Amino acid sequence: MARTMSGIQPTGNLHLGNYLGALVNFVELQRQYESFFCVVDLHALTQRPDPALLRRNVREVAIGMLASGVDPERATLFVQSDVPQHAELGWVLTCLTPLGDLNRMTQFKDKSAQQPENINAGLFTYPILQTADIALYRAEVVPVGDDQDQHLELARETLRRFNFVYGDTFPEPKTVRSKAPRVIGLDGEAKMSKSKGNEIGLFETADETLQKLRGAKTDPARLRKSDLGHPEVCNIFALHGFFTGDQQREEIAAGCRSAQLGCVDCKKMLAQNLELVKGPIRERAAALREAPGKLDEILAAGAEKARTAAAATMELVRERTGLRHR
Ligand code: AQP
Repeated sequence: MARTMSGIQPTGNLHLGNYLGALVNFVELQRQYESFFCVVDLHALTQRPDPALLRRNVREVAIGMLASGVDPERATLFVQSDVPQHAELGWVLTCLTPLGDLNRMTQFKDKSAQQPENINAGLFTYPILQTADIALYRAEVVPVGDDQDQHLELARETLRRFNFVYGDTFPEPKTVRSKAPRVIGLDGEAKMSKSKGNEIGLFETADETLQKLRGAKTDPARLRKSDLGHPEVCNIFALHGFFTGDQQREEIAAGCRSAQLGCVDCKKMLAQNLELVKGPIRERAAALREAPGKLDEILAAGAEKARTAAAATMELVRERTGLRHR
């Protein structure tokens, strides 16, 4: 069976971008592929998180994945640092990656601007560790949002280089997009992101969500309810696209265009529809938090399976690169 692999950083609370851009696809793909889904805590270290907060976030992201439908009976769910081969393969691939390739990465530039006091080497080599994450499981399919396109292209180039230098070893991983490869944040400008404060959290209550939606940007040309609206440029209407049925969406669009329906009511409808999806996720997450031993068991079993798969790949890599000297 072909394999899929993807990871989420434990850098904060999961949000609708993570859910629609990645998690929805994890749940879909786990039925068709041997699946490895990972909380990438080594990646999160590039942001120098408080250790207690990192521990909390690792568990919360794992809980979020499970509550969203990742099934530990079908998929291997694990924490990256429980599998030391990620760092090991990362080093091998670091030695194959030209500096010039890394210099082109826009995420490095963005992150450097976000944390000018901590532009560490890990931020720069981040996409190489990401390549190792994928290659370690010899994954053919990687479900991610479109912010990862450049990194995935680099991963393909790096693995092609490995295959050219050391012989055919790794498949070229294909990107799989969901229907929402880029969810825009409530500021209506940047992608929804854990670190930009523009997100709707997956675990937020209905009230918290409505509160956030109240301040969210809509059609910039619609300043008063009496102004005719343009749903096609409104980020709130774009979100309706993922949570609202066709008929209600058509009514909303017509009401907005004719100024019969105001932004406040449109946002209330979105909050209600969001709650239909988020409510059950929140309940499953609460149940998982109450059973920490169960989460420990799932992550320990996942780590064991991931280590077995990773060890087999590293055997091959050691053999091919000459790191096996006996
Ligand atoms: N806004 C988004 N739209 C669609 N997909 C998204 N993803 C993230 N934001 C959106 C996808 O979610 C997966 C996990 O992301 P990540 O946590 O590994 O990294 P990130 O992209 O850096 O996430 P954030 O929320 O933006 O975190 P910070 O603020 O810490 O950098 C990936 O598949 C990503 O594409």
